[in-house]
Amino acid sequence: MLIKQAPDIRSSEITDERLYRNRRQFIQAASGAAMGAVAGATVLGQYGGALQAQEPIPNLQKSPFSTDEALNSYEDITTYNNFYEFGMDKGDPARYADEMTIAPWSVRVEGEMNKPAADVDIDDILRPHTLEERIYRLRCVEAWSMVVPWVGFPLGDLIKRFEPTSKANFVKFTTLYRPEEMRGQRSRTMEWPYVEGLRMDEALNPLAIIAVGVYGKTLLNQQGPPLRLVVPWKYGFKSIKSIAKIEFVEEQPRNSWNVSIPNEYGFYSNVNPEVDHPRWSQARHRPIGAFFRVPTLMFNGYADQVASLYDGMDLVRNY
Ligand SMILES: Nc1nc2c(c(=O)[nH]1)N[C@H]1C(S)=C(S)[C@@H](COP(=O)(O)O)O[C@H]1N2
Ligand SMILES: [Mo]
Repeated sequence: MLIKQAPDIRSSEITDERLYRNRRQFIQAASGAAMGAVAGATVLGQYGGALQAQEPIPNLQKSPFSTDEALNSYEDITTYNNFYEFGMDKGDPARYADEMTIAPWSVRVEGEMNKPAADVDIDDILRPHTLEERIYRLRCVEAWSMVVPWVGFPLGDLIKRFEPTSKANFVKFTTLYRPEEMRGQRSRTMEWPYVEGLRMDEALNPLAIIAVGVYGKTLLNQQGPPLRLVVPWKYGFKSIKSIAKIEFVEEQPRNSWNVSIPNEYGFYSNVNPEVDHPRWSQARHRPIGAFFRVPTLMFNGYADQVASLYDGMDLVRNY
């Protein structure tokens, strides 16, 4: 996978002290093994299974959109996952996701756009974009959260390249469908493939990113490589993994969790402490690794940047 490098700046110059120390620790933890190839092995060795090679992503830009909250460890981020294509247990993705092959990879892009529909190779998807580090808190609808140093680029920059037309009111994303490699897809726990969607103005908001890495390395398979969405003001299930198709559509698309359990999971799924899930409160949540629960913030703390997208909408009905 082609990873475009930002201009050559030493990472200590563009990364704050705390983060830099954190990265040093991570690199030290991974050293001994061939750097870059098997950085996750120390963490994942306990699960067995061959790891896909990971590439280091050098000279990342630091994003002004990042939170300065303490990061979750690499171990938390890569061993406590939701990726139902590999099973329902939080440890299943780390156990079984290496059964998915991610190279070659192309993304089908089609729908209401001026550019012709095409299967775009992952390298051509990435080539024009400069990758940066974006630290976001991922807030799962199950009332836990993690702070993750993503590596990615704005989703809007990718969308604009295909010149969506005025009929493109929504963007629909579809995950890879390959039951031979994704054992969870062999049972009907959900409707496969996993689908998600955003309204066009949400998708173009600069907070929404395509992530290709974490902690300065390309994603491990359990994290949804080679590219996944991260939408930090929405519950985690909107951040669809291992995207195989992007469509520009006129009507609001179906989205998997809403199709499975419509009274519990809506299309918008904005983080909202005032709208409870039918089976639990969303007012507080447990940061993974912390002992106490903490208050959940409206739009996960991004109200200033995104609240205006929902002006005049009833957020209880549009949950
Ligand atoms: N294709 C796909 N994408 C998915 C999921 C999934 O099951 N399948 N789970 C979602 C949920 S519920 C969450 S909380 C996040 C978890 O991302 P993480 O494992 O990187 O923390 O991925 C989301 N993306
Ligand atoms: Mo989630």
